Amino acid sequence: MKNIKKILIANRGEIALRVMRSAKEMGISTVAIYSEADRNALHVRFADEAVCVGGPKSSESYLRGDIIIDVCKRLGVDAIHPGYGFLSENAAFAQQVKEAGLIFIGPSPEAIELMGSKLAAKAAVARYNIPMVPGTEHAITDIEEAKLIAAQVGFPILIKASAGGGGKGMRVVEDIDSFEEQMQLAVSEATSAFGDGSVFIEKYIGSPRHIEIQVLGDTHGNIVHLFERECSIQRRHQKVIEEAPSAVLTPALREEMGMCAVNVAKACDYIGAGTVEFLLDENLNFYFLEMNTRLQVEHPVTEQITGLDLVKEQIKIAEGKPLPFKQENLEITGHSIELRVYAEDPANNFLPDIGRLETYVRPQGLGVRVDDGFEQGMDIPIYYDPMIAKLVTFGKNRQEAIEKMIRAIDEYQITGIETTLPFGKYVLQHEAFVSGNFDTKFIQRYFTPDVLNTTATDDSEDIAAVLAAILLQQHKQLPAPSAAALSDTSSASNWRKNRLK
Ligand code: MV4
Repeated sequence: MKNIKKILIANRGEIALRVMRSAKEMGISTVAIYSEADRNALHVRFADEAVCVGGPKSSESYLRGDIIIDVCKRLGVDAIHPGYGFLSENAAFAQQVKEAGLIFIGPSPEAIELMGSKLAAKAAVARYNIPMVPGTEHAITDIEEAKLIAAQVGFPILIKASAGGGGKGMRVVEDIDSFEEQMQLAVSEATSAFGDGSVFIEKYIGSPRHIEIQVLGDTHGNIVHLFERECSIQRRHQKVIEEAPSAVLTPALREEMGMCAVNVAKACDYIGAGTVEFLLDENLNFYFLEMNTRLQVEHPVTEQITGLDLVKEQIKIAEGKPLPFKQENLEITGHSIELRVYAEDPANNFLPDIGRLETYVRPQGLGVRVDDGFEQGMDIPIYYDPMIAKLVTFGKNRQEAIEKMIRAIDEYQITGIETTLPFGKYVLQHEAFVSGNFDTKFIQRYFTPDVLNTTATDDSEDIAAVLAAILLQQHKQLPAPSAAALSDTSSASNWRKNRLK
């Protein structure tokens, strides 16, 4: 047990601010670090103290664990909160923090390391009877043996890198003839990307949902889950919209997946806030994928439906306090949705669109939360993640959360850069999203930039854009645009409005 009086936040942007807010409410003083590109950033102004740790590149600043630990020693810091990204899942850093006599607000270096290896993670959870996708349990060394297993599992199969995760280092193989070639490519990719060429095979689940379960573990062996987040709306493994609870989980399935998540956490003696990822197939079978050993970007939707402050829980756990609730004390209230607002142009293949926030006015009102790190007039630096804000709504049910999100998107005023706001509105109004009948292929199925054609200047051109989208989709034999997209001529005109405002 140690009371934390001063925290250094080894991060930037919205998550640095979000962590500092909770620390302040707990009477804990805050130290920001920043790079030369972030001198004027909000997280620097918000902190009680701030130290420049190096150049604009992450490798010169936010990733400099040695400098960060020195700053802690110099300023009498008790604990480091790593946020997400940067050093948050770096086991060596967590170890160095510990060796310096500081508290790492997160799991043990051992748990980070174990879960960093997909194969080691699978082996560790195997004794808990956790459902896993059929495939190999070990790294493939013998290509003939691998072919046999692939044939048993049935094509298509997926080759995954053990050191990968979040979609990195994955390859779909359609048939046995291309197996050997794909396998060799996967191994060489994994070797150059991760310095570890270990790969394994899984049956390919064609159109899964991505459901993840939030867990919390304390230093006394108590572990609870905080229900699920549905994260299927992604593009190129980058989540865009998340919600809690999922529209498709029954109470029984929620309890079963929750218990599995708790067991995964037990398998690595997990301490702190973590997330267990599952795939859910169309028959509602679920499979353990991996565990993320950090606070995730989308944690606010869990906070909204549980009423808990996850950062405060992390800090209390790091102080050695027991969890103040048991599983049976936890329940879901209402529904929450998060839209990630990226500085990207959805009409132009989501290319990063950096520049100055000429206008930046946040939406407000009951059930609307904005976690961001920018103000009007600021430049979006090119060096970091292009996410500028997380727009989170909370309603008594899913429909109300959707209505609030659409209203909040309309109220948000951003000019100077293109953002994913109009894209978010398209998804929120889409019949497949509204009905809850969607999976990880949503964007692939329903989104083409043509549907978003915003260069039109009058309604006839809007209609032409929608028609062009229909023709294109028919041509590709994809499902037609939703009734909502058609009846609402505005899908295009509203985006234009959102742009020009
Ligand atoms: C899969 C899969 C299908 N079958 N594994 C992507 C992220 C990484 N955590 C695992 N991923 C997947 N693993 C099997 N056996 C499909 C994906 C996948 C995916 C998963 C979650 C969310 C979005 C996704 C998009 C494409 C592929």
